[in-house]
Amino acid sequence: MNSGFRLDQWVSQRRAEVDQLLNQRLPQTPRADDPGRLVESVRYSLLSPGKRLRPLLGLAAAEAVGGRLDEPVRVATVAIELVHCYSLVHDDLPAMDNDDLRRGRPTNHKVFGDAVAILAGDALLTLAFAWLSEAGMQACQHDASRAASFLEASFVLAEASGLSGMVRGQARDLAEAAPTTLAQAEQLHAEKTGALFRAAVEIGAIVGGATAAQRAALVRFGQAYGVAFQHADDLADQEHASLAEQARGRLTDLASQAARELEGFGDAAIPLQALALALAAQP
Ligand code: GRG
Repeated sequence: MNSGFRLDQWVSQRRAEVDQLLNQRLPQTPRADDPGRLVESVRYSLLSPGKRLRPLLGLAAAEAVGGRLDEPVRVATVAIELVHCYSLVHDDLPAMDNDDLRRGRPTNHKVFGDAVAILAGDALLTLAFAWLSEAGMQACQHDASRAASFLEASFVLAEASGLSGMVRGQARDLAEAAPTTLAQAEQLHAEKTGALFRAAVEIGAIVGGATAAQRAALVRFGQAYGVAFQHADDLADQEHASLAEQARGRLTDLASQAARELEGFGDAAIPLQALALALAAQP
């Protein structure tokens, strides 16, 4: 890897750009015109200090395939953060995880009530697809050949978020006993959190103009990254403690496997590679 590359600088610059785009694009409705404080509730959760990992991965994937990070590409990658944020707001509700704190602040339903939190999640999910479609329409005005890539990106996001991905994983988590084997844990990780990470990388690849071979390698990268992320998160939170030792080994293997998928990409993939290696470097 290029020893001059500073992941911390890359992350803080891109994260600031993502935060700015989110802030600018969200409605800024005055209180008097915000029934039920719904817009305030959406802004509260979306603009709270998240790591913005999914947009960062999408941007790094677009960069890896030589894509221009123009406005439509940026909007497509931040749309994934809206889906992620909706899942957190709903996951925190009393009917699910019943959490009081998220990103260091009271959870959405603690501030705005359960009903508004449900609606905020609904609004975030639908807004994600509105932004993605709008980005596609904007890209088409300059280059009609880009239309299909945004359409495909919408499909990838929908599949990863719903019945074949995150929502299915959440249902599995609620319905089944805690995993007792690494294989069971990884199936849950791949659906519940991995699917959205994989989609983030794939969407970056698609809207960045990847070849079929680049896209396939980046999908494999995203799959490995997603499961590795959840192992890292579980290890940090001491979840599934009986699997901790195996999970630690798998985390290292998956992060290296993800990084190896990028071997043919050259220097353009340095940020993406560094994001994968950083996962395994956590204490
Ligand atoms: C409610 C449909 C529905 C799905 C919920 C992803 C999920 C499914 C629930 C989140 C529960 C959770 C905390 C899982 C652990 C892994 C995870 C997704 C952590 C949060 O992601 P980060 O670390 O969070 O990227 P920030 O706040 O930085 O965005």
